[in-house]
Amino acid sequence: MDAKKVLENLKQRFPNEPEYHQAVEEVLGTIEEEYNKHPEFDKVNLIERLCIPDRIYQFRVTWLDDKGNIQTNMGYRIQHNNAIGPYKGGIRFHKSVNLGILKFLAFEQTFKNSLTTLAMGGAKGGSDFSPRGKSSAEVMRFCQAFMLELYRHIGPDCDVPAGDIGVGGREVGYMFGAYKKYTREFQGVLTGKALEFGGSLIRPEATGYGTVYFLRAMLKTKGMEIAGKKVLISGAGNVAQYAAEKVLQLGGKVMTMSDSDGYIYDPDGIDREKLDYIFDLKQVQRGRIKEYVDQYPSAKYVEGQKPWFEKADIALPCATQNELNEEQAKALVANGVIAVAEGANMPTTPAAIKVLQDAKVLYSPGKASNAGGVSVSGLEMAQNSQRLSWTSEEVDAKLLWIMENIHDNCVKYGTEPDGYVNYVKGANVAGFMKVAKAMMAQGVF
Ligand code: NDP
Ligand code: 2IT
Repeated sequence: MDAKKVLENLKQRFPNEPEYHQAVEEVLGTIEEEYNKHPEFDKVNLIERLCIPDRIYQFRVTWLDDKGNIQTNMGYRIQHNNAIGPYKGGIRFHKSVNLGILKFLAFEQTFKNSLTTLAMGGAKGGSDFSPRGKSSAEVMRFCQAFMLELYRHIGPDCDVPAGDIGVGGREVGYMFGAYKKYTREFQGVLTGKALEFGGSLIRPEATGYGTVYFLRAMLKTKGMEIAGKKVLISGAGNVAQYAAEKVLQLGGKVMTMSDSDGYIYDPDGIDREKLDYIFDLKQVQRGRIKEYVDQYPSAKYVEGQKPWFEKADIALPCATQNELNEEQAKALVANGVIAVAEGANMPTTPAAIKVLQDAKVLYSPGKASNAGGVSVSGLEMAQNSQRLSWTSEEVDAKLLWIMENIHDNCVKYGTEPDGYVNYVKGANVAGFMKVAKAMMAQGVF
């Protein structure tokens, strides 16, 4: 393949999808060499069949708001690739959601899921519905309306959705209830469920914990540890909260958290008690991060900015795509950052990745370091199939093993002649080869 040509062709056929183009470009740029060692791949045009989703469902979602108005949103499910297992990936509810963003996420998910060692293909779905400012009754009616279309296309051996931005335990519960009502079947068709109806212990924690397990493995290659390090975290949602918790458990100091309006910086560090306040603020009160400074006045709130200009040893972007740009990466490097581990999907822009890699910073792409979430989703599917529940120790030990195994694979496939580990290349090559071999064995579709 000629990566540039493949990309140009995709851009022409699918214009106005910049995030999808960005994700494809990053993968093609790093797997081209390995791909071209296998002429049998090109003979069956494997690359196009891997870049273009198997199928896309698009539908209108109609729901009733609390004032009695009828509202419409768009709903989507992208089933990207099921060569190694049932389609699997989260659902995002956010006003920014569009087809291009979900295509990038489904594409990335395919490689991420391959890295986990579990049998899961790649998918993603969502809606431009924003739960922000909506009542729980409105969220429930929306979830029921969304599932009224989606339920026909998913199933425990076909496609298993989960949470993502704007979709947590509450939304998964409502969607599960709707699926059960429409189909009259109690199935492990979603992951991230509550414990009472088939959820797994450690699933809420898994993405954040896994990101920090991966970070720890990266630091270990340099003989360093998390204890004593200052850490910048963006986001204040599921991934950010549990990344912060694990950093604290391992003796690190969390300096920042953020939401889409701004960030807070606490010069004394966000300790356990303060993190409990954030858990309550975000999960129960559904408040904004700026309220933190009313509670802890020695902290500052910076409106409309990202936390990356603050000085620290480690950065964990855990909010959303393209939230760390070139200028911000330069500031991190100038401030002596040692490691950047992505909890979010594609939070670092291509130009920023180049800055970090040129400076030989330890840098891991989301598809490697945030794979803990979908991994424990895979373990939830296994428990549902067995109709058993495992202990938290058991699940956490498996999560740790998976994260360290992904790290080892990145080192195996990504180490450059000077010894620097290119985790982007390592993750892409390792993730790609498994899917490619499975596709080759299964014939041309
Ligand atoms: P949540 O909805 O729980 O939290 C998202 C956080 O990011 C919030 O603080 C939100 O702020 C902020 N955010 C969302 N959109 C934007 C935006 N456009 N600009 C700035 N900030 C924004 O989501 P998660 O924590 O679950 O997801 C965070 C990231 O991690 C996403 O990239 C997701 O794809 C990825 N991820 C999630 C996994 C999971 O298991 N949940 C697994 C692997 C990856 P606000 O409240 O203002 O919207
Ligand atoms: O991006 C992701 O890996 C997720 N949102 C989790 C997907 C899942 O199926 O648990």
